[in-house]
Amino acid sequence: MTDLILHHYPMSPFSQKVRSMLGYARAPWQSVRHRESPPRPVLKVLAGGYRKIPVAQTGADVFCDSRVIAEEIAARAQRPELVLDHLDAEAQAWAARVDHDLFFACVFAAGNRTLRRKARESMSLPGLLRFAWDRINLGRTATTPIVGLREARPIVLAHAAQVEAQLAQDFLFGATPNHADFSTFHGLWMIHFLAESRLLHGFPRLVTWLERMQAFGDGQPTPLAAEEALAVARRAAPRAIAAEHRAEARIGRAVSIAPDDYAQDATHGVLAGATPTRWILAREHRDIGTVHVHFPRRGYVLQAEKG
Ligand SMILES: N[C@@H](CCC(=O)N[C@@H](CS)C(=O)NCC(=O)O)C(=O)O
Repeated sequence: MTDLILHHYPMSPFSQKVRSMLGYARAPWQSVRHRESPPRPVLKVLAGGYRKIPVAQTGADVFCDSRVIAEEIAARAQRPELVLDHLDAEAQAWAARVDHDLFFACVFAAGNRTLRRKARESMSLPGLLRFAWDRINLGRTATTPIVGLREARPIVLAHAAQVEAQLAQDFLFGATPNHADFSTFHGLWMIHFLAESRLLHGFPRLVTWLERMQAFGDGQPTPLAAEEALAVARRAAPRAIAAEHRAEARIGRAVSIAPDDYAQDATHGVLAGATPTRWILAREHRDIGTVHVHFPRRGYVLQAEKG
């Protein structure tokens, strides 16, 4: 089996969620590094309009969103606990809440001098300005409420107290980690490890858990040039889709799929598959031929194209 290719950038918390899963699964992977904000020309070719990070790829199959990527890692490494839909209702609701409602609070609470220094070191000045402008626009067009700077710290402290109370065992829902641990990890990783903030120091069980999660590492990445990822897609054909996943009424129709919360840029194509948890879109691009782009159903809007 070929390695999973992960398209990401180092300071991205959702990318860290996936890197930590790869570490936990001890999976080899190929690492394509992208800019902190668009334009990301190679991702545009592979995923169409979808502009969030991370994106993963095997051959001519492209996986958008950490939940779908987690399913791919779980299948390769036989780690079913990484699949969100395999968790019980309480753990699923927890993971959805931290990924969706607490992400921006963590990002804003992480903002300190150390984080700004690291951002300056990883981006050029024009890159930094482009990044700031991009994120302002992203906040303006979001359909979910984005917390303000002042609200972020109290929200994160209340969340930390909840995590502390939940940690009766080594991991949030038992003696071994599951998807919910990785969802909870990435936002707090930004505060504790990336910004090196003391904000969480008053929560000893939480800090020990953060160190336990960090000890999984990031797996075994091998750098890959972005152009090479396109060549991989060009040389491959998308995976076959099982007949039972080609039964949806809109299969074969032109549709668009977009996130429903922020950075709602749509990917256009033809609906090629529909599983209980994903949409699979077929796209053509002159540089790579046909690719299948996979999205979760939850949190994404599918619309028939007009005309
Ligand atoms: N639901 C997505 C969220 C991904 C997400 O919000 N990623 C952030 C980076 S951590 C992002 O794309 N920000 C805008 C950007 O980098 O262009 C997932 O689970 O992968």
